[in-house]
Order: sequence, then C-alpha cells, then structure tokens
Amino acid sequence: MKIFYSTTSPYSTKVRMAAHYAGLPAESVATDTNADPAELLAANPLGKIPALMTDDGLAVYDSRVIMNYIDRQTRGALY
Ligand SMILES: N[C@@H](CCC(=O)N[C@@H](CS)C(=O)NCC(=O)O)C(=O)O
Repeated sequence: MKIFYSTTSPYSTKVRMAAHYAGLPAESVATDTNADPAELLAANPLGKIPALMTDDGLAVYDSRVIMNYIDRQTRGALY
C-alpha cells in the first residue's frame, strides 16, 4: 500500500499519522503534484494528495475517505 504525500500538505500528514496510529503498513511516497506524476494520476485523476493505492490497485483519495478506509481496514482503530 502506498500513500502519496508532500511534507507541506496537512491533509497528507493527517492520513500518514492515522495509518501509523492504526497500525496499517503503508509506504509513504513523496510526491510533487506540479509534475503530474503518472503514479499519482493513476491513484487520483484530480492529481491531488493525499492519495492511497492498495497493493490490489484500489485507489482511494480525499483525506476524509482515506481516513474512513484506514478505519475500516483496522476494524475501528480510529473512530
Ligand atoms: N479535500 C482534499 C484536499 C486535498 C488537497 O487540496 N491537497 C493539496 C495539498 S494540501 C494538493 O494536492 N494540491 C495540489 C493541487 O491541487 O494540484 C483532501 O482532504 O484530501
């Protein structure tokens, strides 16, 4: 699982902290949204971070949706 992020993005920080807190293993991938990287656009056609991509190819984006995804995957570790 990958989380595309930037250190300047508070939404990214929120979901990375949540994944860590919930114990969901996720690789953080530093991402420059200005470069429109293909890997990010595959995870979020809007080109915004944070975006999460599972190993199965499921793309999840918008930090609030990612937070709920993390919560479901960890059987309520967040909420
Ligand atoms: N509602 C979105 C907002 C995401 C967002 O605005 N991300 C900013 C960084 S904090 C971004 O990707 N900006 C680059 C762009 O819009 O191209 C969320 O909660 O994830």
